[in-house]
Parts: sequence; structure tokens; C-alpha cells
Amino acid sequence: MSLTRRQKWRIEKVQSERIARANKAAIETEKNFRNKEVSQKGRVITRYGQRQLVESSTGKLFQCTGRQNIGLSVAGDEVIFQSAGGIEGIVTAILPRENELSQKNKLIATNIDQLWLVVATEPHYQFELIDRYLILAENSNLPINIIVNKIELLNELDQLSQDFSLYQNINYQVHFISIKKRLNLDSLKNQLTDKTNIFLGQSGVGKSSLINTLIPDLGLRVNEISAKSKRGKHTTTNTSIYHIPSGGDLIDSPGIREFQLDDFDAKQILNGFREFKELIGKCRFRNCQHINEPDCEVKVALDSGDIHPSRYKNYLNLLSE
Ligand SMILES: Nc1nc2c(ncn2[C@@H]2O[C@H](COP(=O)(O)OP(=O)(O)OP(=O)(O)O)[C@@H](O)[C@H]2O)c(=O)[nH]1
Ligand SMILES: [Mg+2]
Ligand SMILES: [Zn+2]
Repeated sequence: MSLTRRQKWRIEKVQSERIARANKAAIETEKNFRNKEVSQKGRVITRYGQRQLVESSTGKLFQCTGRQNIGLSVAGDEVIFQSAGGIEGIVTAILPRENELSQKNKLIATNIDQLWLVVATEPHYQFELIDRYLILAENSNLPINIIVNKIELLNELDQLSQDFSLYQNINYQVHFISIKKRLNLDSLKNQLTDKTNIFLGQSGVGKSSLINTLIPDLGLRVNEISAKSKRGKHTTTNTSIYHIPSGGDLIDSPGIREFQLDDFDAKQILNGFREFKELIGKCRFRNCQHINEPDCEVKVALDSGDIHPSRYKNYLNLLSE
């Protein structure tokens, strides 16, 4: 049976369409396959503006931009990225975070194991500033320790240990060190290994100096504090990760220039005072703010000396801001 011209034409058309479809599918798969090949997992080392430095699993560094709809990635983020030739790349996804450290709605770093609040004898530590940093820290749910640096500047350490016993009493570990005189650095070093550690604290306290001491040859920029005001000069401007050769990471961060009045809401403030937390729910009123309410367990603890007056004072000040 012979086909009419019209029938022939139809069959050919169907076949060629089928071939075209098959080809298209093959091209797509091929493209995906290639994309998969260049897609790799990496970790954000630092972010500057819209760009981020991503380290691949083999330790290669890529300068990346991010896909628009995925949000901003910050130091510590695990990401999927594609190399765009050379050292350029594009971040296509941010993997779920284990934890986040943020100030107000601005992320500082993610996927951290422990946080170290660094203070110093110069610029001289202030309890109110310490408590503000602690609110920020406590709201990340990370283990928190305190480092007091530049202790060699003091003739006697009695006042210092008395001041910080307040924090030791509420179970913060306090390390008294001098980077300059290399005092008490070994026990600190031991606690940093194999973990991702972030150093947080006011400008000039010695966060970058400490990282330089722990990672030889790193040579981070440090700066003298102002002779007149005794304040730091905001030398570090980007939160960045550095690898300890023997294992573990250190994250340097810039000192927060200024805490804003509306940085924390009442819930976050309360959450920042760990010794208050265990009393919550024991006050007469469920919504007790622990200010002037009757039968307030926080006030009872304050009167009996279980809560330090300095902490309570800072709590009230922060609440009323
Ligand atoms: N006397 C003394 N000075 C120290 C000590 N540790 C660090 N410094 C000095 O403190 C100054 C500030 O140190 P940095 O490491 O730049 O401080 P930072 O915390 O990184 O400051 P920002 O990057 O501005 O947030 C530098 O001049 C350091 O040399 C110490 O143990 N004793
Ligand atoms: Mg610094
Ligand atoms: Zn109360």
C-alpha cells in the first residue's frame, strides 16, 4: 500500500518533532549534568558588600556574587556555588543554618560552636556594655565565655577578679589573659581547637591581636587605641573566618560601633540575663516585667543577693530605653 504524499508528510513531521523533542531533552540533561558538575559545596569566609569569599571543600577561594532570591550569606554559611571560570563564582543556595548570631536584624555570622566576649583593661570594661553584648550573645543560644585581656596593665588583680566574680557566679567562664605578655594563653588555646569560635567585643580590646597570636604568620591588621580617648579605632571592618593550623576556626569581627536604643525588645533583654531566666514563671503575674510588681521572684532574688545589683540596674536601664 502506498502512502499518499500528504500521509508521508505527516509521518515525517511527527518524526522530526519527536527527534527535536528528544534532542532538546538531551541538551537539558546535559546542561543540568554540567551544572551539577560545577556546582559545589563551600563555606563563606567573609562578605563585603554584595560579594562574598567562598572556600571550596578543597580549600580553593572563589569571589562570588549571590543569586538574587536566596538572601544574603555571611561568614560561616555553608553554600552551594558554581564556578564561573577562574576565581569567579555564583552562590546559588544557602544551606540550612545550625545557628545565627545577629545584631538586630543584621546577621553577623552563622554555624558557630562557641562565642567569646572579649573585654580589656584598656579600653576599660564597662558592665553595661558587657551586659549589652551578653544579650546579643545569649539570644544566639551559643555557649559563651568571657576573656579579659591586657591584664599586665594592672598592678594588682584583686579588683579585677572581684569585678568578674559577678559573671563567674552566673556560670560564665572568665579567662584573664595578656596577649602582650603571653599570660594564660595555653588553657585558652586548648578550648578553641576543633571548634568554630567567634570573638566579639568592643574595638581595641585585642580580638585581632589574639587571632594573630593563635595563628602564626596570619598578620591581621591591628591598631593602637587612641592615647587620648582610650578607645579603639575600628580597625577590623569585616567579619572573617581564619583556620587554626591544628584544627578549628576563629572568627574575627569588628567592634560594634554603637548599640542602638531599639536593638532589643523586652523578650530579648530578659533572655539576655541568664540568672533571671530560671525565675521566670515563678512571679505572681505571668507577664511580670520584674519592675514594681508584687511577689516578683526576680526582686526577691535581688534582695537576697542572688541577683547582682549591677545586673538588675542594667536590666532596668535597657528596658526603659
Ligand atoms: N597592653 C596590651 N596591649 C594589647 C594587648 N593585646 C592587644 N593589645 C593592643 O591593643 C590594640 C588593639 O588591638 P586589636 O587587636 O587591633 O583590637 P581589636 O579588638 O581587633 O579592635 P577592632 O578591630 O578595632 O575591633 C593594639 O595596639 C594591640 O597591640 C595586651 O595584652 N596588652
Ligand atoms: Mg580587629
Ligand atoms: Zn517578676
